[in-house]
Amino acid sequence: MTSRGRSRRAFIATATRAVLAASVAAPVLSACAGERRPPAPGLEPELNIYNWFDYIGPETVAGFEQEYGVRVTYDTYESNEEMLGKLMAGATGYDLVVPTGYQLPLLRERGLIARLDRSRLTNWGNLMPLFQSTPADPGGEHGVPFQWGITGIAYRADLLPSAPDSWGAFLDGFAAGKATMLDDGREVLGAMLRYRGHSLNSTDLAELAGARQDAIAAKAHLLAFMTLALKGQLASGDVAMAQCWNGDARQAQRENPDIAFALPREGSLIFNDYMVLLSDAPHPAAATAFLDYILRSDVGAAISEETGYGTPNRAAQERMRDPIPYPLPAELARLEYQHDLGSATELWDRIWTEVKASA
Ligand code: SPD
Repeated sequence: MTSRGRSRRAFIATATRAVLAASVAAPVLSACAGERRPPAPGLEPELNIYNWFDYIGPETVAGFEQEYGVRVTYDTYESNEEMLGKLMAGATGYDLVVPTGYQLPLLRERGLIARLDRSRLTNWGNLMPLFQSTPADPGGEHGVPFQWGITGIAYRADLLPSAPDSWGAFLDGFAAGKATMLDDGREVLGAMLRYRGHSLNSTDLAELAGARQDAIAAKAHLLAFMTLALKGQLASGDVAMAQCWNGDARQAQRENPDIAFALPREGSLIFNDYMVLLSDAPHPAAATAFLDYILRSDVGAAISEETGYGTPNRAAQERMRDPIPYPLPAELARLEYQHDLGSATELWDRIWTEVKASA
């Protein structure tokens, strides 16, 4: 596996495991040291994946390379916008990317993603029925459900006087100077909209003006808008309270058990991320084989065990030691999926730029 943008810690861990795994997986290598076996019939010899940071099992990629004889280049990103920007610029060379559900309609409309060849996804039936057809991807035609999660507040229970249970904590200066919010306009403005009792998909001018004002007020108390670095900073105690995704909070808890996670009382965001095949994928057969591979119960379980996110894969969930159950209806009532903002996207982008530029 090669990597251009992956977080250093995850990359070193995976690379080390890959080297160890390769040393015991002699049968897949030819007699000539270092030479990979030829790709499985019909597959291209290479595959290029672009995924979120820290969002894969420790042996997922190396295992695929060994089993299928395909060399994988694996790069990572920190936000949907970063990934979308690259796709819009064109000719990325990537085969597979992992957008959040709200981006699927846009990617479909722009012809950027291909329809899946379900006859080659032999493990599709492992998915929970609720994930086989979703509002973001009716009929499950364009994406393999990958992980689901929620946004909440991760905090250091040993450093704060009480548990933050409201998005208002970021406005009140609770943990001032040691608080962070995600470097993601949809997340920050979405949280502020929920704080005021609105939808996190609002396109109402007055509601968005309020969210803008609150986000600017919150920024005055923040250490930074931060995404990738926040787990390490929570573990070290440089950050005591952070807007955070639940899986990333779980990962951080492994480094420091004093980290806790709360769902704000005003409610929050629930997301499904999908692995999709790009229309201009240079290696569609190898990409489809990878999609079927991650649908396997053992592979799916290993991914969720590592990431701390929910698996959409029922067979994988049954194998897990400590799976995250999908929210019950009463819990779902406090959670909201993001939607494509359509023509209001520009307005949201402008407001977020103003928040970031504010003193
Ligand atoms: N560490 C990777 C986290 C992936 C989160 N994706 C969904 C973001 C929803 N805004």
